[in-house]
Amino acid sequence: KGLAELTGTIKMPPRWALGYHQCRFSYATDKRVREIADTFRIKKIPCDVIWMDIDYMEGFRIFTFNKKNFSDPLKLNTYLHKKGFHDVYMIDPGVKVDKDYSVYQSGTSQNVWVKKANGEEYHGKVWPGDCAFPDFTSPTARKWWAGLYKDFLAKGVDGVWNDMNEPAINDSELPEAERTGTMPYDNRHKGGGGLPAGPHLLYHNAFGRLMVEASQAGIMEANPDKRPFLLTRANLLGGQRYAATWTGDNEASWKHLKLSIPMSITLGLSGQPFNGPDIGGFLGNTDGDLWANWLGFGIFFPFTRGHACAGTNNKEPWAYGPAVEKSSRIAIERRYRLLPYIYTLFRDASLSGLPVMRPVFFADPQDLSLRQEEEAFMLGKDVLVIPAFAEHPSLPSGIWETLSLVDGDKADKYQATLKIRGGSIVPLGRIVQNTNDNSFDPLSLIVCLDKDGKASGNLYLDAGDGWSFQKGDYSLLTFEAERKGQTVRLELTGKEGQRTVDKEIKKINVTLLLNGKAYTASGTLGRNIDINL
Ligand code: NBV
Repeated sequence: KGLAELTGTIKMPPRWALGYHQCRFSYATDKRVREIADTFRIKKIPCDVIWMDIDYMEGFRIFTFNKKNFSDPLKLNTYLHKKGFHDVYMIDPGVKVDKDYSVYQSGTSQNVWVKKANGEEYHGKVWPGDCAFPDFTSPTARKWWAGLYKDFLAKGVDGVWNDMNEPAINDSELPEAERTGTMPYDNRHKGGGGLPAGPHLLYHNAFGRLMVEASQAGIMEANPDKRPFLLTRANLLGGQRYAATWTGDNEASWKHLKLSIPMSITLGLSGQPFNGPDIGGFLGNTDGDLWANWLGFGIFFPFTRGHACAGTNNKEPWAYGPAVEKSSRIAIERRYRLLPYIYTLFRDASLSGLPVMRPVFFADPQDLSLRQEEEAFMLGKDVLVIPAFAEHPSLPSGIWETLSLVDGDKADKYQATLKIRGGSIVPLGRIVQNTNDNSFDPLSLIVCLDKDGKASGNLYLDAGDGWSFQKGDYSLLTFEAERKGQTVRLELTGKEGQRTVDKEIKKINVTLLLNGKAYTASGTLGRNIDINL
């Protein structure tokens, strides 16, 4: 929390960004994108977002669309929107050196490019060949960059993916000893607006962070009434204000599957709660067992996206045969059931900076045996996630009841075990295929009493996008439960915000978990609900 006070917090993301994302380098034609989207809907595997990697561009020129394979992006994006999807498109920092290319022309006329030590324009090789790089330290360059987004987003683009922004440059032509994988350290950055001029060595680690500041500004200028969604590979402390981060090119291996947990926990502890890895592993082929194990817990990462490198096997949930497809559906459905809880955690993160995914020791800071645990993790303070592969995780003591979210999840060997903390009430939605659907009808409340027979929990809801919540259009509900004799009474004890939710939440199903048994009752919002033991 102290770190967040100093470096800031995330903006509340749009609800769709908390659903499942499907990506690949690349879904290379609009036809293939439609096929992927259709398959999710036909197979009834929930999904909110389809991603477009570099091949949608014309010759890898950023802010353009391939004339042959993505000839009508607005039509494609409208198609996706109609099916309940959102779309995210990649934008890299390198701008192709091409006198006939408008982005290169306007950048040149505004003198935005990073310079070599001798003052000439620096060129480095990336996908399109020779590229010039915006000098994001300069306010003029950032303003110019922000301005590029308007026309691009007008094609129905919902979210943006800034990659290669370390910046990563292909310097394999240099003798091995001279390669750094980035631009020369003595390249010149202009600075301005409070930042001093300086060499690349000074600004290297800030490049991605300054880029996403400019990107976010552009996205918000273009769509002021929407919440921005931006994903970045490079960022810096404080950069959580501008973009979510993913952990870059991992490999399809058990080693990287396991590493993804401490990496994400650590990003959360570093002030970046909205993060996650490439589920399934990016580099190399993935087999069904690795995929299903990874998805079985990866679906509970704050950012949850399957991705795959070019030249590797198909890595969609149905790519590994019927058994793994079934397990994948269960895993993704579990995420969608938990979304009301996860959305509430994001609201907390946007206010306090507390991570969404937390180390297990947050459950009991006194218990030093939890300090090194990096297989199991917490989602907020009330849900414990124990991946199927975890052999001897150190778990917090006290009351923890096992939580089933979807039929068949407990018996499925790939699903993480979920436990709910004694003393908590966790809100769940119904399974929806995407977050455009109202998942609060019915709302389920899972109650787990502490040793004194009490429990409490919150549910935050708002419009799911836009900024009306800042003017009071939200509802923060507090539920409390207490055992008296053989009855546990659930009460709505608090309501903050002006949003009326009676239409969204018509019915409430309560499940009390006690000593491994489940007791149920139902009712409506605002009325006490009694559960008889
Ligand atoms: O744009 C292609 C890839 C992307 O799929 C990946 O997620 C990034 O981390 N990108 C790196 C470029 C290099 C891939 C070898």
